Amino acid sequence: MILPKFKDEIPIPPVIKPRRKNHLSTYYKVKMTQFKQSLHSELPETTVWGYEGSYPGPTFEVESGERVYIKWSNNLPPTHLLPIDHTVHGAHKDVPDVRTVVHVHGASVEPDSDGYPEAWFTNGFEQVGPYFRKKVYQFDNNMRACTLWYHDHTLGITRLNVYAGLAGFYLIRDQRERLLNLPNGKFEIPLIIQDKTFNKDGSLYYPTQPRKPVPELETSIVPEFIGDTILVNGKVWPYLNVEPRKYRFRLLNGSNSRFYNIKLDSSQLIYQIGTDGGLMEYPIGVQEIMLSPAERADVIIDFTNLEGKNVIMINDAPTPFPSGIAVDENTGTVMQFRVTLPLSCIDTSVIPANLVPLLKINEQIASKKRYLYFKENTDKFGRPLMLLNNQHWDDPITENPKLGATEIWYIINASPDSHPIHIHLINFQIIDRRDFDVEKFNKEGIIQYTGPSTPPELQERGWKDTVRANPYQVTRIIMKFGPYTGLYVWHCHVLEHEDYEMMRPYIVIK
Ligand SMILES: [Cu+2]
Repeated sequence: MILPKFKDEIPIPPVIKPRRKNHLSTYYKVKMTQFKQSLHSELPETTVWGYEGSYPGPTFEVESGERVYIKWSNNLPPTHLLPIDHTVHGAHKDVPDVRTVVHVHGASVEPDSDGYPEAWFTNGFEQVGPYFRKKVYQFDNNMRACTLWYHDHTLGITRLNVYAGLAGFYLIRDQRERLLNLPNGKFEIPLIIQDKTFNKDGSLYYPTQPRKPVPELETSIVPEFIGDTILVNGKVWPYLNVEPRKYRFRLLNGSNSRFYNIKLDSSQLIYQIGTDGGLMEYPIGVQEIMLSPAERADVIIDFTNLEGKNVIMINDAPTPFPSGIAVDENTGTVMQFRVTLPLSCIDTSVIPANLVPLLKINEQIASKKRYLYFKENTDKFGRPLMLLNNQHWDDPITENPKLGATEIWYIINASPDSHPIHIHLINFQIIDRRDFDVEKFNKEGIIQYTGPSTPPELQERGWKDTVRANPYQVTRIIMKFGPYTGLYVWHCHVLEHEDYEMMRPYIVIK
């Protein structure tokens, strides 16, 4: 079913109001519920899950250094909206179907508030997972201004909970950012891009079987979810009326599996000002921005002198990336900007020549190098199984950085697809990527480089928490572990991979 494009105006998620706020801390309460929402005017209402009755969830706006407490509570019905594969780790029949736990992606946070996948809880906290520690999470937000997002992270069903609607923005602001005079207020808009497929009755479609079905199973996990419809902020192919001036957009790929290579059909430049972890050293003008699942780009688009024009945001990334199915006229279209509003006041905002200083982490101070590889395996049903370092979720912990230690991780991708690798707690910098002899690696376990080291792309030169590990390349990242100790996770952010064992616990030790 193909819905007409640019029929509905884009909704902007509301900013969540705290229950209490004083000079010491701010307290929020967030309920997860099931409700109906119109995702397109020609589609019957869709039953979704959301935070505070909203899909996407309301946006948090917090100040750097502000202590925030959040009580996440599950008020969802006992039956899941989407098909659960009970053969997947942590989603067996011995646990309730509807479980949730919330992770603020990119946050520097104590382990008990990070949303560990086995710290899940059910409606009213009636049942909790083995790692559940507290009902009220604490965030110290000791981070520079940045674009984070919160979403579900429950072991074995993250893909279903996020697809059902459990995701929203979490913005950290600071004084330095305010002094830059970037477009703000109604000229600063978060955009979460997701793909979905709908049934005729408006309900969400999620496959029960991969293309090559598993006859033994009623429901089997799929290798990737590929939707035929693109939504931004929970609306199908929406439009946004804009004034002829500069706007700041926080782009987020909130899709399960789909990568986006974002362009404007006007061929005008997009000015990128920030990466996952905050502002860049200086803005870059680019024709395209690649976003794998969970990656963010903070950008400015200038509609000055475009009165009366329409600008379409397009996508040309194949899925799975980079050698999968090409986009069509539907999946190649994201949203439309209509420069129809009169200029309400003179645009005094700027694209500054310099943003914030970026200290490069010195490779020489790294005390440890870790070699972490992945390649395609198959499980007993013949399904693709992507493991990190050939280890399952339940295998003993192997990544145990010391508090304060700087490490270089060599992410060795011997598979034909790109995988967005996300590490909780810390921000890292990308050092380089390099081709290697895959056959030799598979046979002998030795890395032999076959090409030169290539630096990160311009758009990746800043603080990152998610990195594209490209096929047949070694991607090197560098980071310092802290300021907390304890249990965290690192994983692929293709949610179908994460749910099926492409995730590992790691521990920061004293
Ligand atoms: Cu993956």
